[in-house]
Amino acid sequence: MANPIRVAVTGAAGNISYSILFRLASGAIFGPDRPVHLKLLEIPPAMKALNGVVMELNDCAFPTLAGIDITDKAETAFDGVNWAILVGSKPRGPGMERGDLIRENGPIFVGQGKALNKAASDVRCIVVGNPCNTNCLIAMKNSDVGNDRFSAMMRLDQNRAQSLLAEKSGRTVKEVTNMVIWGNHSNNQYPDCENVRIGGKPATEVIGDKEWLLGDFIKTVQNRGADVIKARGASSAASAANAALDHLLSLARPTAAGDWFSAAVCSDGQYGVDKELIFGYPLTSPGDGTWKVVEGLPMSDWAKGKFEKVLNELREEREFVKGLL
Ligand code: NAX
Repeated sequence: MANPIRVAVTGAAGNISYSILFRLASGAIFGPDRPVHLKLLEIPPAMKALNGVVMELNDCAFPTLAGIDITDKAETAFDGVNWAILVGSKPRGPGMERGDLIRENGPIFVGQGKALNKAASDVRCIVVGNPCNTNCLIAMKNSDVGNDRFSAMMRLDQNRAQSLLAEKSGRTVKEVTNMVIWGNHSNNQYPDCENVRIGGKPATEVIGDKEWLLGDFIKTVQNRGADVIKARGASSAASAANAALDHLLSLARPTAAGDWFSAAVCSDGQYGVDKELIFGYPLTSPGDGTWKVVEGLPMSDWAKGKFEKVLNELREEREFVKGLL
């Protein structure tokens, strides 16, 4: 067997992690021949629950699970890791706004950004904890591992959008390609209905109902997180975990020719976005953890309005946390 791949997961006793850890340990993500060593971070009050999760992981007797370390110290958790999935933070409860979340969760990512300097030289960090774009910015600015090593999760929004388009068009999810969620993982995100394709054709041609595409489709994707909270009384967990692993796999496997995936990464000014904002872009990867922004996608004036709105929201969030950068 090869050397174990070392994966840190923060907030490891929480709901999203509960759906991530067993898939990582089972070989479903890195394959049956690649052992996985899990390094799990929690805060002291959650260590008892984390011990229970470890018991369950061991009780699965996964042949690919090479070891588990648990700790409440970020430096220990990130020591030597190849992947760091930063989930740990408070989820949005009923009635909570993004500003409340930024205040609660931003400071966590200062210490974790610094601690990531202990990671392996090939580390890739995926930020899931909300507000994930701005938390990712905070971690990146407090770390020396390299801006290209960081990304924040837009994948749940991408998956939600693809699923809705498949349902509306009566086609399979696999046929819905080239979906980009521009900007922020927030209800101002812009799910691009002009560049997405269904069975290789523009969705606008296949669906025909432009009013739905520009209206209900976008609103449903934007508000899906809040709708799940209203229905379930808790924020998306299994679907968020699935999206985090899809995100990881999109970096670890080559992107299909002609397609792209959505993730928020450090802007180098593409599409006129301020440098260093963590912005949701269309990306491709050769499958070695690196990524490239797909440039030159067309946008109508209407779409440019949506784009500007979400860009301004991220600028405001950056202003809000400037003391942490
Ligand atoms: P839970 O409350 O179930 O779990 C969070 C865990 O993080 C808890 O066990 C807590 O003890 C731990 N934690 C808190 N502070 C920590 C710290 N400083 N270091 C390590 N661990 C810490 O929440 P869960 O449902 O798992 O959600 C986690 C985060 O994901 C939330 O911020 C949530 O808003 C966010 N989400 C992000 C999504 C996205 O698309 N980017 C979608 C789903 C979800 O809303």
